[in-house]
Amino acid sequence: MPAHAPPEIKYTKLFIDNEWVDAESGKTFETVSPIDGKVITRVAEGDKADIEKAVAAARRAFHRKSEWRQLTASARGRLLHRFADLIERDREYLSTLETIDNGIVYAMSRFMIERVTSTVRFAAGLADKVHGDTIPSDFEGFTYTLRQPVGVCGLILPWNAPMSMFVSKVATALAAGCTMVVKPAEQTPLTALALAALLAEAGVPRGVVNVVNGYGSTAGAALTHHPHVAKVSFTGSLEVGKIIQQAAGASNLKRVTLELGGKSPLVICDDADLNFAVPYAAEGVFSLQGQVCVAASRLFVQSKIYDEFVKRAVEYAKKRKVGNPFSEGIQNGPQVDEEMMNKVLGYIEKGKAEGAKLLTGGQRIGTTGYYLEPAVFADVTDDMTIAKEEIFGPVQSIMKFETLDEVIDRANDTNYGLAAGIFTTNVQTALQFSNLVEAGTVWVNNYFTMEPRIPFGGFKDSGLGREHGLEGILQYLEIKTVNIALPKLT
Ligand code: TXE
Repeated sequence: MPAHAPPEIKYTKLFIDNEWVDAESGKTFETVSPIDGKVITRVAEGDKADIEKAVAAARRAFHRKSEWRQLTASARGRLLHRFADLIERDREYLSTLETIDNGIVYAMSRFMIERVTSTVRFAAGLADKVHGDTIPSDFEGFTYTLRQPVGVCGLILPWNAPMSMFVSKVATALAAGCTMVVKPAEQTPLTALALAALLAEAGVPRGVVNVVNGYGSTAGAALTHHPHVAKVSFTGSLEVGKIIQQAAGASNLKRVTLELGGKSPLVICDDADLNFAVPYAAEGVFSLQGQVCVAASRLFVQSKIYDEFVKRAVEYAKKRKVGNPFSEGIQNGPQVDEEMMNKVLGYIEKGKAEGAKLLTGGQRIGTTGYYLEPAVFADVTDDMTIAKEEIFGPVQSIMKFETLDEVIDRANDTNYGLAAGIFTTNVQTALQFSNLVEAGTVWVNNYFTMEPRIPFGGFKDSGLGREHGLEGILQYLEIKTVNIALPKLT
């Protein structure tokens, strides 16, 4: 199928116990394409009653005698490889669907699907490589540990990278042997349903993966309060992350992993090569329309190169091509919906009102779809709203600094701690910054490097736990210690 042809929408119902079903209430909701603001289709709107059904199915599938629990770890790995093969087979269809629903530039969607399959294959390989230890205890006997799946998981997804988020959580939980109920973001339900169909085709037994579309305050809340859900993995806003942790505590002390927002500092030192630093800094905040949790949204530039950097940053931003994400050469598509676009425009107004210098961009483009010109603010100070709050849009905020010591304190002066970056040719500066900055990921002379094998997550308000890497799967496993008495032979 040509990339730009409207894709056939095959799945719009809920996926429970490997069957496509309507919501108990019969309700549906619209999913709108941000490309033109038009309704793509209506999707079943699940709520508490559907979550009940889905959790019951996942619980049956987790019973010790179920087909799923009888599978060996290596068989789970083979199943995940089959899933990856099917994603590869349908890569164009899935990428097109993702672009229509989310607005992500098609070329980026195609690039990201390669990462999606490598995430699934990494999880597949991990399935039979996670094991316990034997412990030389003082106890007269033999002590060992087992790592066992935590149980039914509630996986709550955001809209900014729907397929990547789906596989990061689902493939890892499957590798661990869990069963699950997925609640995709209400803005972008379509690729999750298409991926669920591929899981069934790959041979995932009934009830292991269930997908319930719906809103956060209904379906999402029901999942986080459910007494039979053992763990919740959530990616989204800090505000909702706090609500989820409270729900976990108020119900059954669910295990919780949270990947929340950020206000990530990127530091450009005066010895940096600007030919690299300027594009990296721009891509760091403009890619995916700025709708990235690790966006380089606080850019600190050292005073000696500040004027030259700002000049080049503005030139770079002005050249960025914004438009229909299926068109050749386009670098930025639309924001995900009208609400998010207006939120970003509100921050731009605040920036101007509080005295930052808007040097380019910051306007809506046209009246169809939700397109924004990339904005560059200079002379931003730490106390301004645009330097403190997550904007989640294509807005570069440039600040000046003098010394490394000063910029480390300023970089850390935030409640967030997801990522940080530095461009410098001095290895000592790079190491000192990397040691002292409060962030889950640090990039030196690069930005955005993320792989399935590299653990990812936040310090402070940016989250709890890690996804990806070996750490990622451990979050879906419980440790059990076994002590076997073994009296000495006399
Ligand atoms: O997030 P929400 P929104 C940040 C970003 C963005 C802001 C708001 O700054 O501007 O959050 O985005 C579900 N119980 N990020 O409103 O509401 C909801 O249905 C259970 C950062 O879209 O957190 C959706 O599936 N679930 C981020 C998911 O939570 C609930 C990615 C995320 O929605 C719920 C997205 C509830 N009470 C936004 N309320 C990142 N870390 O990458 C909502 N949800």
